[in-house]
Amino acid sequence: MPRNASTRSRDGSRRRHASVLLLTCAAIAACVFAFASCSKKSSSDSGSESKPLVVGFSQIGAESSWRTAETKSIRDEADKRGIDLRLYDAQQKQENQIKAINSFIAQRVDAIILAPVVETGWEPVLMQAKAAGIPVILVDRGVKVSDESLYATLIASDFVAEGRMAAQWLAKALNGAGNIVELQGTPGSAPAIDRKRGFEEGIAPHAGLKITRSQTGEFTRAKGKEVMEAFLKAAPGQINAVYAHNDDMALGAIQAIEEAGLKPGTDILIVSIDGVRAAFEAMVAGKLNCTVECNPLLGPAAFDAVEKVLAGETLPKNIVVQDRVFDQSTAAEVIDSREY
Ligand code: GYE
Repeated sequence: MPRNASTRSRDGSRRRHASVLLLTCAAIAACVFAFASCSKKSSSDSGSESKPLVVGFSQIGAESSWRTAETKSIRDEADKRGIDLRLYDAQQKQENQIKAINSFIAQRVDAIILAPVVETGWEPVLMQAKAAGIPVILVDRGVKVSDESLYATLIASDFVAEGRMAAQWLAKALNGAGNIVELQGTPGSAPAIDRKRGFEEGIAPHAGLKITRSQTGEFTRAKGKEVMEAFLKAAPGQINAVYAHNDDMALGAIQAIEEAGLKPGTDILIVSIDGVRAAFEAMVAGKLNCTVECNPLLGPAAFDAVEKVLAGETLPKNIVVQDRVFDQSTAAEVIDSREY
């Protein structure tokens, strides 16, 4: 049956609709593709292909299970965001961290994350990073610099407050009287300086509370044990409590107390800071009395800061991580929910 004018025009308009529909779909697909490529933040767009962000991380070392948890958090978050992370372990030495930062500058990384082992001595290298236009994000420990524009932000806990919280718990447990020995963290580091100050402020109202001995245990379990052994030898029967700037040193002190034939957590009370899993196990076992949490899972916040700074945002100078106090009365209840 020959096809008349109206059927031909209907076919013609059907073909036109089909091509309009096709063109529209193609246009939508192109928009979606364009949007996908520009929204991938964690990549630096260099014209045709998007390169992953390159971030240098100058880590202090692996002195404690807290530090290991922090390193893992930053590694995992970089992987999750497809960021090329150049991690450098400085083995506790500032000169190694400075070398690492200079190498990151030479590699023209997009940003630098720094966990500064000590507070001072950073101005020259931070000025070089600034001159190279590379933003620096500080994690967990602060620096003392005359020009705060040398770093974009500091993501950390309030160490003075942590020291005060430990003091308040111990003052109550000792009814305001007793001899305390102190295991300090790395000399010159922000947590050691501030946790000491906060604790001293916290016990000041209690005339009966005295710090009778104080020495660095370098934030390690082994050194914590060694120093506690020396304290026990030097002052047998005269120690009522231990204040340790981190859980690892406290766990070393527990070993020393047990080897001296005493009951940690009973004969000598022990308060520390970090909130690592081993500390909760020691509290459940009655050997540690209290730990003030200091959250090491700083990966997400650190890379949020990196991406915001690279997007031109100005960040608050301090991003303070909230901490809580845990003791034997709550340890068993929360131990399974602990992430580090
Ligand atoms: O408390 C300790 C680590 O800088 C807050 O360093 C960190 C401290 C932490 O060695 O376990």
